[in-house]
Amino acid sequence: MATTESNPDQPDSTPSGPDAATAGADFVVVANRLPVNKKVTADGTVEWTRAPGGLVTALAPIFDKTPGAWVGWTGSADSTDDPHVEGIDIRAVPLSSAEVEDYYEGFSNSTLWPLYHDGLVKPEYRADWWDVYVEVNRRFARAASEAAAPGATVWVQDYQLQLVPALLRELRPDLKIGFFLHIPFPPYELFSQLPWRREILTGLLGADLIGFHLPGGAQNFLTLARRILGLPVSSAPVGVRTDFGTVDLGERTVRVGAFPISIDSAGVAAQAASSSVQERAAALRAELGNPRHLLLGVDRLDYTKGIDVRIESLERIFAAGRLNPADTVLVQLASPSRENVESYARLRDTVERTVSHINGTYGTVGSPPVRYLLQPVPRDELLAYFVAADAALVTPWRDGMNLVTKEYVACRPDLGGALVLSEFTGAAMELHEAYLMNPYDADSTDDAVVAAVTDPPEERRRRMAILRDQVMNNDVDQWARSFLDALTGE
Ligand code: GDG
Repeated sequence: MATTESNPDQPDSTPSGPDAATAGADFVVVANRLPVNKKVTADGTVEWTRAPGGLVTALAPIFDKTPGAWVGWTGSADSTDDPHVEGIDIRAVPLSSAEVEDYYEGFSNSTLWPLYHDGLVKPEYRADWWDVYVEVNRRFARAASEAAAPGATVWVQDYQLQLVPALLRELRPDLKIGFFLHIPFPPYELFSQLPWRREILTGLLGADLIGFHLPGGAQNFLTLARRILGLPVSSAPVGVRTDFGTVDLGERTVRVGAFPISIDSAGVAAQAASSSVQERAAALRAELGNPRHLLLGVDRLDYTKGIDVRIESLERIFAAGRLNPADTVLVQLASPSRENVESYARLRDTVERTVSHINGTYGTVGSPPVRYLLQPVPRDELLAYFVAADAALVTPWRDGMNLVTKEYVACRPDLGGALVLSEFTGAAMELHEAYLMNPYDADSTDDAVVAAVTDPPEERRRRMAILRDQVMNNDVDQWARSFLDALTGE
């Protein structure tokens, strides 16, 4: 999309991308980020590829059938990039660096993210951030309205874009609009802190269908619509992919449901089974000194993920002599995230201090018990860690779903691993046979970690077999289809 840097709020309505000749797409995804990767070759040519994983994999079959468009930001501030990829009409929404600070790092990640995650960090409420959030949401809505064919289905994603449904409906009442929230949706007592609570609820109610991971999030939304906006809502419980709640707006009814997201289970399992990944897994164990117990954590470096919970637990376990530091290794892969947000910089300091404390206390010069990488690792390498680990430690203070959990399970057809899982993840609502723990309860956490690696093999295998049934039979394709079928009434 062509826009001028001096006036980025006035998008040129000239259509671009592979479907430019058509009158718009029948299916439009609106997300903060575009599903593209940029590569600059040695001769300076720019090449764009579809970013692997996540939503784009889930939606690929739909894009293959219907001409589809994707509205989003490239991830670079002040960029005039206009990416093109095979099979999707990419509509880039430009953001200036000041907007990235206020809309993305500010309102999205310093107000909404902590508020929606139990207030783990104190949310900051700033009217200047809110104003830019409104402005940027308006720009996304306008880009979506330009990309959509008459009567198209538009699927808006996540907390950065909660005003888009209503703004888009104003521009294009002919569209079917869905919204899905990827993070938890808080209860009345927490959400009510938000000075713009009415505006956010009204923004979401522009959709025909609002989806959450869990029935509890849907129920929280219904309570808020009733108590804050005074709207009539249905009182029957919401079920997973069935039994939707409703909000009655008079002129139309909004449905509210629970759609737990998943992964491309068969795809992940097949990639993990490849000989290169299997060989790399064996090599990794050898590089780590063939420890008796190999524990693994994989997360964006985020204070919601409970990286501190698992390291502090391991320290208590060593202190109590329940596991031997000489034959136990925890690999913590942390990918850098939101580094310009202060609470993330503070978290990094805390994690690094904790890692060096445990290594200083329980390690030897040649073998520290915690190996910490602050860098994203390639997908194949990540899967090799999943194949190699005796237990995955997924210990968030709060998490909407947690896909790492499901990826780990998909990688273990050998039934050889064990899953330690916080009760405060969405995944815990489905994966009851994990070693469940309460991150606020030190004993519960330590007991789960120790049991996961010391329980008899048959007990570990029994649990993993049940986890695998759940993950392999509920994949991301089913998630996307169930949401879109409910939205379009099929
Ligand atoms: C949000 C919600 C919800 C991580 N490190 C590396 C890497 N990853 C991949 C994982 C996984 C993804 O990133 C992380 O997904 P999560 O679901 O665990 O967490 P969030 O990023 O917080 O996602 C969450 C999700 O949205 C979907 O709705 O489940 O609750 O917070 O796929 O494997 N991938 C590679 N290298 C890494 O170093 N290649």
